[in-house]
Amino acid sequence: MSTSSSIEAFKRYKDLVDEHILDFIPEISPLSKSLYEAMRYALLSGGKRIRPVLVLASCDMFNTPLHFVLPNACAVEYIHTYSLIHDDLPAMDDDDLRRGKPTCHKVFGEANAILAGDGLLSAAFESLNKDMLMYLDDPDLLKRKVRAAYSLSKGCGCRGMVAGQITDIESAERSGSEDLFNYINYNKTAMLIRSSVLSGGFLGGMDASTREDLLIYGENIGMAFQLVDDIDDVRSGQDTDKNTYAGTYGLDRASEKAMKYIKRAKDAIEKYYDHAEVYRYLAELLEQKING
Ligand code: GRG
Repeated sequence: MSTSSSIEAFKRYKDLVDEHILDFIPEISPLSKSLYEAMRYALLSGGKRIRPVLVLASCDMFNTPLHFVLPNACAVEYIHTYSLIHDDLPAMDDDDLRRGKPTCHKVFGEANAILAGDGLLSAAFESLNKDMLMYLDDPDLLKRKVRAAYSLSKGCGCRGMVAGQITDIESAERSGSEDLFNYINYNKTAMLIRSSVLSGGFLGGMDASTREDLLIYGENIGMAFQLVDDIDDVRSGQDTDKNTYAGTYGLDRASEKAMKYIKRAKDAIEKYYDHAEVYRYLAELLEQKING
């Protein structure tokens, strides 16, 4: 069960992300200030900050200094935020609201929303590269940073989130097979979550066996995360036109499948106990959501 200390650990990291989320955005000329405004709007519109918190969990797991991890945590949130802005566009999901507020393109127009997404995606990697420059004289720390940045670029790109998104869009009209849903959910959602967990591990200098455990945790919690999101949609009657696992195979089967992923995720981190509070909290939160 989630303890008050695990809830507090999560909240402490979330608050830090909220406080520092704009710090790593490159300075934007006043002549392009509408770009900054649209990026800022999306970044400050109430996300749960799950992915950056998973990066910051490195501080508990490996005693990594916060200032070392924070730029990587914020970069993941920049990428997540860009993906939501683009996902909401008329050419994609065509949503008017996100987190109960008007979507970026509803407030700033379609062109500016596209550019805000582009700005956030490039800001993520500009800020990570700038941050790496600080470690040129320390090969061990630089290696950690390079591995974390590579993991993030792999998770968000054309063999990760973007690949999952295109397959999701293209399969919207067809009923999906189990394999197709697994592919979409893994790439669209789990890859970025996996990258967040692994980034934290790389920054903390994890060994090979811990890497295997964190990989299992990240992938399984990521798969469960998408299934739970779809279960929520079915239960609340939202997005009923979407082709999802829960919509196709029903709530019972989707819940059972999600529970299996959560168990695998929890088993993978069990031995880290007190150092894995944030990871455990997220797994338990998903369990609670499934159990209503
Ligand atoms: C546009 C390249 C591109 C990709 C879009 C993220 C995504 C891929 C689509 C959004 C639609 C969706 C339901 C994705 C699944 C992942 C998911 C559940 C996103 C929402 O994540 P939360 O709940 O969001 O962490 P908050 O609002 O808390 O930031």
